[in-house]
Amino acid sequence: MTDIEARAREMLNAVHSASDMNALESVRISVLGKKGVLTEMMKGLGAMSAEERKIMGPALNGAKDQLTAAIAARAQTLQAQALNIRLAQERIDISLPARPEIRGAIHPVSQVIDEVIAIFGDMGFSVAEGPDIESDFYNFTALNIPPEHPARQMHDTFYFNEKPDGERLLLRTHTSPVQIRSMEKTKPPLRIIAPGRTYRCDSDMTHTPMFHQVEGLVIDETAHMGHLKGCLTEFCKAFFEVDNVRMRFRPSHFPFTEPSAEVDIGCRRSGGELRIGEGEDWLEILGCGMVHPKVLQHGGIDPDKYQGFAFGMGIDRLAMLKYGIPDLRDFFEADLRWLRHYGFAALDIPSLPGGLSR
Ligand code: 2NM
Repeated sequence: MTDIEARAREMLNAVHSASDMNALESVRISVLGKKGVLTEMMKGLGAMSAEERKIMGPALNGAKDQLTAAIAARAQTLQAQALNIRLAQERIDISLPARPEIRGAIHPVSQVIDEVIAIFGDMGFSVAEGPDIESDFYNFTALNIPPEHPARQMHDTFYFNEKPDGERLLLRTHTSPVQIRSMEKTKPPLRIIAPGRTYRCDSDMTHTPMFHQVEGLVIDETAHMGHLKGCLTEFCKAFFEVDNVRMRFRPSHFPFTEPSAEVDIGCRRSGGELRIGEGEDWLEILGCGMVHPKVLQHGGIDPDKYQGFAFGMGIDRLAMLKYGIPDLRDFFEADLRWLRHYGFAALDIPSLPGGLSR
């Protein structure tokens, strides 16, 4: 055996007995590093005679290839071993009961969404969903907000960069695009709510750039403003868990409904406390109206045969009102202490017979 072969075998033994990645890296440096054994031997080639070099050159290159491959193989083995050890150590028994000291909690926004779904579900509504990233058509044009309409400025829209075809997508500023998509997909009668995230470029005490809305839509041949009022009155009684609420429908304007109204509920503000269902004050909680014929048309529905009503409200605001949470911005801080204080038990699923909130 040549000297090179003997020394290469020694180095291979060192590679094979490296017991972790750190040890293997030390071996690699001692063999192939700038001052490594093999590197030094290769530097010696320059001083050799041409005859010697012809034999030693290929032998050293062969040793180098062999060692490089051995180091890579050893690294793979060690990494697989380390992963197996971690998988064994970090194994959890998912059949164990929950540990009460680290119990998770339901976020008030999720709780309110579940409550709203329970209430409208009981009235025969189903839940519809759509994408957060929308086209200009579904977010604006289909809702009777044409390109130069002032409502487009009021919406503080987040736009994406232009696509190659020139189209600019956006983050939906309300959940109404979901209603248009539902009209396109489903033949009337239609009875849906669309809860979800919405986005406007606005941030202060009472606005966050991402917030939650729930909108509702009913379409059939006879739906009228009386049905709208009855439906929303029932909702408010159920949601605020009071037998009677005073409500006031004020004439208003939205491009997508005609006529339109804003709805206030009676309340009392005293000593920093807000009580709903009593008192002489008013609190605005939602907007609504009869769906504009042009909007029905954009959704592929014949406005001469069908009519409907729609409404929309802010979920985060509903949560603040119902659960006495003072600052909207804390909703999205992901602070566990806040969540522990305002969160809900995971198994108390809101239902009308079981109670909405406890
Ligand atoms: C509101 C107020 C009034 C609304 C209208 C529609 C659609 F798509 F059916 F036309 N969806 N939601 C609507 C109507 C929303 O939010 C304050």
